[in-house]
Amino acid sequence: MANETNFPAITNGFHLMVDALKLNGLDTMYGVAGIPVTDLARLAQAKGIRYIGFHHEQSAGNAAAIAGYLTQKPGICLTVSAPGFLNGMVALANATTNGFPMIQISGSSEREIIDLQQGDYEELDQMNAAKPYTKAAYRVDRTEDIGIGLARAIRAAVSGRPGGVYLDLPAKVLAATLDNNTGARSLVRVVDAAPRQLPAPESVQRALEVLAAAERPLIILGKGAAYAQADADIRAFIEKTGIPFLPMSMAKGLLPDDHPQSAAAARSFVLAQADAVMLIGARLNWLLGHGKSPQWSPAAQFIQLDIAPTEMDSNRAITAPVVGDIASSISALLAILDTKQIRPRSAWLNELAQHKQHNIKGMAAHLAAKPDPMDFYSALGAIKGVLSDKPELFVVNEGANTLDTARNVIDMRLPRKRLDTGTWGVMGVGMGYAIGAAVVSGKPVVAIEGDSAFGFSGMEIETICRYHLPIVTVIFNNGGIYRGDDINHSGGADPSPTVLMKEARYEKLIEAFGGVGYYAADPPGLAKALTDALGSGQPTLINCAIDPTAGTESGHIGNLNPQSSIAQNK
Ligand code: ADP
Ligand code: TZD
Ligand code: MG
Repeated sequence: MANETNFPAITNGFHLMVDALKLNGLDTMYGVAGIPVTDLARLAQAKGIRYIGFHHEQSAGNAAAIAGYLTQKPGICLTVSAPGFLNGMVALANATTNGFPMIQISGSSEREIIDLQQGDYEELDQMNAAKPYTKAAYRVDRTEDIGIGLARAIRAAVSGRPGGVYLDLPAKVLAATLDNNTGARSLVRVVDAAPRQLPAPESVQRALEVLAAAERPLIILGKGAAYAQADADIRAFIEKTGIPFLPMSMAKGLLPDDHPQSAAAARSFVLAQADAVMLIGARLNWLLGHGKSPQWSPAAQFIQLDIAPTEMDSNRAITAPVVGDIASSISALLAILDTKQIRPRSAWLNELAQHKQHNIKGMAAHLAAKPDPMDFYSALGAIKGVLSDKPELFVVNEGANTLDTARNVIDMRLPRKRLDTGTWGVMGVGMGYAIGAAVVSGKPVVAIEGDSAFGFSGMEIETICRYHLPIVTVIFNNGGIYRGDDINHSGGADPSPTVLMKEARYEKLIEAFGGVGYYAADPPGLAKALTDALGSGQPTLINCAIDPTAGTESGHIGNLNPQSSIAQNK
């Protein structure tokens, strides 16, 4: 008894951090352990947080980021000081760029030594290094501030436009003790972390007036619309107005790709011809030609629904900005929608239907061809067939030709099921996104990966096997970046900068970890391997032999390459 009164029960930074996460419903952590956070990972696991340990922090961060996108709660990534922190930063910066809520919690070394640059173990001024690449960066300098530090990080990650937040935890702060009561009182449960942001009524009215005056209206859905989880209202607005829609890649499935109003098969036609365009959670960045000619008509009027006021007029004038969260904005639009006033002209719909039909025929011919070896279309045709009655599967996709062709061939029918290279076109997200999606959903994932793209995060197939995740990784092995047939222009023996081993037996990698490997040389072989893999639920890798000459430089964005004279000078 005497002991208890004289020495109040104590807690420390490790415990407080875990308690703060749990108090806010953050129940999963993706990371790599080491000094000074090993015990944080252990303790998190001991106290009921699911800890997924990776080989590389970038993949842990990508898993956290996509978990954030899928759940609207910040995904938590745990990293060690300096190099571990920097490895995770690519994922945190990518999360910020894409608008995914994520918090990277990193241990750090001794402040006094860092600030005088006296050479500590893994010395780096991490918080300041993080600032330019994140939505917010904080450091907790006192153990009693851990609760408030996490609260600030959560709010910054999920409110407004979501993004990546850095939270620095010096080793000393983790180890320092505090009496239990003071510790408990210091924790903060964040209330309404992402409050609704209602649009101004006049902005909603203005948007509908622009649509009512239009003859050739178009709606573009972006991943902000998918993130908002306002699926039913978005669908109702599109169906009630009858306006054709075009999904950006990660918005595919918000309405099914085979929906009669989808304009995806006539993309360049609708961009060029639309006279009023409503952007719902999509930015007019490079992915939409900055909203400029020649892709777009200079006369088109733009309506934009976005939570970020400064997104308006970023690339071209926005006639009707609607600033608010998408769920609130769409519901406000629906509330005063008069469907008699908004009707796309039938000439527009008829022309669109003709273009669609023409392009769909072209695609069917590509898919039906049976080249030997497989090209991107014939391999994807096989995958499309297998996935056609499994809309609940996640599809992760990266590469160049592998990405661009799969985006067009693989139909999505449910929201937030397609996860890809996003705003940066970044390689290396594949295994992290697949793991994050499988962990938060418990659902199977098919990752369609270029052979180059896969290599960036390939070691995480051990992570997939270790956690028994239902992930099928399909590698489109064309022996290189874009193509496998490039030559060394010096005439020397080294391979070209873009060439990888086309004879590589990637399927053997997963066998080393107890997973199942297949080699697929033709579409029936690929379809069978994928069907078996999905039936078994086992971690599987399918190595597909793709014609090394089938791809094009940079896939569908070759126009972005600066011109070089190497071809002429060889
Ligand atoms: P895509 O790449 O699919 O075109 P972007 O990432 O460029 O999509 O754009 C997404 C947009 O959605 C961003 O400008 C972001 O501010 C916005 N956004 C994200 N979440 C919401 C939300 N809940 N409500 C409103 N806008 C949102
Ligand atoms: N590094 C990072 C992080 N992101 C990138 N986008 C690139 C490099 C450059 N890059 C691309 O833009 S696509 C790509 C690279 C290296 C790989 C393309 O090869 P692949 O796909 O095998 O993945 P295809 O099917 O052969 O085109
Ligand atoms: Mg390749």
